[in-house]
Order: sequence, then C-alpha cells, then structure tokens
Amino acid sequence: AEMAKKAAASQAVADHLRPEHRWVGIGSGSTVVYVVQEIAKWDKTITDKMSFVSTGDQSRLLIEESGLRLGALSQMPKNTNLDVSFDGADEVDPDLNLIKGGGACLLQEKVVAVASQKFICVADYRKTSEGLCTKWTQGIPVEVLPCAATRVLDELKRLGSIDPSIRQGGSQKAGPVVTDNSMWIIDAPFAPLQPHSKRSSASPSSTGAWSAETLAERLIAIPGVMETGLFTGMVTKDSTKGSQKPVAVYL
Ligand code: DER
Repeated sequence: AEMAKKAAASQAVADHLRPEHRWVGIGSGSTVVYVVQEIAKWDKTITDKMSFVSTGDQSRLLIEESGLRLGALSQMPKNTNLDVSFDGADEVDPDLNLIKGGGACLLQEKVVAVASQKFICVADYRKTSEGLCTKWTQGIPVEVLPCAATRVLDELKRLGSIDPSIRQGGSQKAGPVVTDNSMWIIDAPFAPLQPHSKRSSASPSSTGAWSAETLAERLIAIPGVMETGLFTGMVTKDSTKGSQKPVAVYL
C-alpha cells in the first residue's frame, strides 16, 4: 500500500503542480508526506517562489522540515484562491465525496481545500467504497467545542449515529484527543450513506440512508460543532470555463 500511496502522490504532483503556482495547500496524514517529498525534489529556484499553507501542526512541521516556505492564508492577495491543494482522505465514494479527519486535522483541511482553485485528494485504492461509512467504520469525525460535546453526542444519536464517542488519546494521552484548534473530536458512526449515483428512483427517505450532502448540512447545524469530516461537492472550480470538474482523486 505504501508503494501505491507513493506512486499516487508523485503522479498527483506531476499532473497538478505548475512552476507558475505561488500558493499551495498541504493537507495532513501519511499520504501527503509523499506529496511534499515529491515537491521538495523540485528545483529550489522554482519552489522558493511558492508559499505552502499548512493545515495543522503536522502539516506545518512537514513543510518546514522539507525546506519549503510556510505561508498563511492571511498573507494571500485579497480575493485570490490557492492555486492547488493536496490532501489525503479516509474514504472516497463514487461521487468523489470524502470522509476526512482520521488524523483529526479536518477543520483547517476544509478551510484550505475550499480556499483552493483545485483540490487534489490523493487516496490509494484502499479508500474507495460504494458509499461513505461502508469501509470507514470508525465514524464520521466531527470537531466539537469541548464544553458542548455531551450535547452534540445526544443530537448525533437522534440523527441516527450508532454509539458516537469522544476520541480518546489512549496510550498517547490520557483523556480526549485535543486538536490543533484546541477542540475535541467526536467519531460518529452511521449506516452506509447513499451516493447520488447509487440512488434509486424512490425518494431518498424510502431507503432511510442519509446522503452525504444532507447529513453534512445537518451535522454542521448542531450548536457546538465546529466542522465535520464530510467533504461533499468538493469540485474543482475551473473559473476560466465556469465548468466544474470533480476533484481529481488518485486511487
Ligand atoms: O485526517 C485526514 O483527513 C487525513 O487527510 C487522512 O484522512 C488521510 O490519512 P492518510 O493519508 O494517512 O491515509
């Protein structure tokens, strides 16, 4: 699987990073490490002109340790997007909706992904599924305000989550995992979501399964939820043509 991740990462960089790019988003997780390793091989006269925006402490350290220049969203010219962002995913459905947040970095990852002209998700074959929550059974990661966590748990159960729980640090840290934003993560398992491409003509409710888009809207509306790991409709806005291309996913 490491070979697949490495190959997918180098292909993604070859296909989508351009020498004229100036703002590049770097996600979190293990696959994106290979993306940065590829970029770090480029001639410094090119990469020294680029700024790399991180999506958390791991991403920031990865950029710094690779000798690439760190940039912040606040430094970007007004009304401009990052040229391209690279990130991983925990699961990818046929409509290219994603579950992210296995690494608890989903909040800044989504901000950077949405701020990017093109969002490249590098996910090897193990991540593809027929519907979100099919292969990724740990639950949809939800970043929450710690003081609201118990009320969010109750609301998640009302929405059909099966045994949602606050992510614990286990042997790494007593008590809950604390994110780079000083928040907690709740992992909320749901029955497999129904991708649009698999929707029967019957109304969605007849199957009882949530669509990723609808569930994402319901989750983000819960007071105390800061962000969710459902990345839906993450299309690449090709502003020149006004068309929208699906996010490029390397499987
Ligand atoms: O936490 C995240 O969203 C990461 O991007 C994660 O989903 C990808 O992790 P991996 O590249 O180590 O599989």
